[in-house]
Amino acid sequence: MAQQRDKSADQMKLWKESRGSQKPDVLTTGGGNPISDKLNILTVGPRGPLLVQDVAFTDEMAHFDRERIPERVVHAKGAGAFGYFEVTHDITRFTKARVFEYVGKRTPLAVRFSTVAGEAGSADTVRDPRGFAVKMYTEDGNWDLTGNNTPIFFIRDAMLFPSFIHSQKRNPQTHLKDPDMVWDFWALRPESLHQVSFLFSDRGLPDGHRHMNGYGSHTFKLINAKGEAVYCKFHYKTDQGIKNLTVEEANRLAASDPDYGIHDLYEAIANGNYPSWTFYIQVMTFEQAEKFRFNPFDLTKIWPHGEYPLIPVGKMVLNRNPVNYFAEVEQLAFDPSNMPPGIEPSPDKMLQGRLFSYPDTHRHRLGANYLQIPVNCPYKARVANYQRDGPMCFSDNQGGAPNYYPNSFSAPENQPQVREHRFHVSGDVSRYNSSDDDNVTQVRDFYTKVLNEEERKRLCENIAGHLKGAQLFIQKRAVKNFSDVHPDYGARIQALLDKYNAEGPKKKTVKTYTQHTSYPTGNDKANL
Ligand code: HDE
Repeated sequence: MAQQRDKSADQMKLWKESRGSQKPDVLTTGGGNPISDKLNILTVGPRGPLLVQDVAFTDEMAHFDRERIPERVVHAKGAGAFGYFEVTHDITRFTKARVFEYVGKRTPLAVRFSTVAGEAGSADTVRDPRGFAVKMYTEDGNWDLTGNNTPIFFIRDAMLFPSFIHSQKRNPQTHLKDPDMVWDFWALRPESLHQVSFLFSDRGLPDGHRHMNGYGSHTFKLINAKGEAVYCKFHYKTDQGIKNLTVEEANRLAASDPDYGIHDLYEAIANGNYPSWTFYIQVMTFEQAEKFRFNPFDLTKIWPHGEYPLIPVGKMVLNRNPVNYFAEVEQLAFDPSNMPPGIEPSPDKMLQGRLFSYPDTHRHRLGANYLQIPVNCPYKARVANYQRDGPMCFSDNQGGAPNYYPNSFSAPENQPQVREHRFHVSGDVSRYNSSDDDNVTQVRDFYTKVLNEEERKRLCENIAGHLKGAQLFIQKRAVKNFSDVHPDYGARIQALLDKYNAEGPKKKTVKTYTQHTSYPTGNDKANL
């Protein structure tokens, strides 16, 4: 009987089949010297010791010792895929970015979906925002829209990011996730209410990566060929439909198929069931931005679709799995500062902070020449500049071209036609406290108008089920914030907490071991 197996499970078999009748390659050292025996180490006599001259051994072992690179400080666990973006509607009235040049134009792209707080081996189905990062390889260089599956974020000031992330990751002593840390930070920073409410709603547990939307989240600027600018937001809406997991399903999958997100995406693409997303923009003029009742550059807020409707632009299709995960996904480096002419940053303090952080972390994680790695290389454009050398330079290092500017030898020239949009800013230089910039109005709309009664109930249960792990004074502070959104929101969470607090923590079964006062002897079989 033929076995029924997934495409991913059959990867080895399929690889072999793809070689047809080709003979196996010659096995070599990293230096290309053929190897005679990969099974038996070179020794003096059958019982050893071994010889340093066994370079077939030392060459491989030394490389193995260096296999790991630092995992991403956030978004460490992820799935990648490749495909294209196709323009379906003309938006050249807003932007000269060549990716949107004409209807029908296709641009190749790479995508990485991820969870945020877990390590590289953590489960895919945990409650966490999902990263939704898209790199388009355009003729004017790469455009990276490094977004999430939520249109908002927990904080609005980049200064807070490292502390925020520390509070969501592991306790420095116990090395455990710590509800005190998580909720202490959130309760002290009520601007997190909107994103926390989104996260603990049903959308906090997407069913794999294909059934969720993606958002550029920040406000960006679009500039057209006449030099006119508007503000904009980017949205990817899933064509597969939104699908979320229940808490029980997510927990079950975390144990039975912790790589569910990677698995689901790989299988879909391997079976020709290519996932796609429809791409939209929202547009706000500078005049509208002046008058908007919220700060239009505040990442904790959305632009209401009723006032700023979604304008259809195109379609993203994923039709190729990575050929090698490490080469094409682990080394894939997104950078919000990769913006081709026609797309520019807004003053959003978070976006501005990210413009520094991403290339900085890549230089640490992948090295100064990370842009030469094929998956990061802007291969649709031709890189020509005055950067040279550095570790692992494996291009021709721009050959004999002059390495200084200005020069008299016909080396790369300025391109005045792509000068940045000129804009006016004024204000006193200071550290402005934005913690109280209306943290509740849009959250109240979310709670009362976006969610139905069943969804509200689940939201409060999800929040209380997590918040109960924090100390009482932190619970109290958090509930006060939810009550500021809506008295019903706070009251429901408090009622659930009262119940849980009265029950006390669930007893943990801790196995006790006999303490040895001295080391057991070699004969102590019980310790084997
Ligand atoms: Fe990130 N973020 N982030 N982030 N982020 C990283 O870059 C950072 C933020 C997002 O699949 C890091 O390569 C700062 C918002 C995604 O490889 C790092 C701030 C949004 C990914 C970093 C933010 C994101 C990252 C870690 C606040 C959604 C994974 C490794 C100022 C709009 C990309 C890396 C991938 C990864 C910094 C906030 C999305 C450290 C400083 C807001 C999808 O550079």
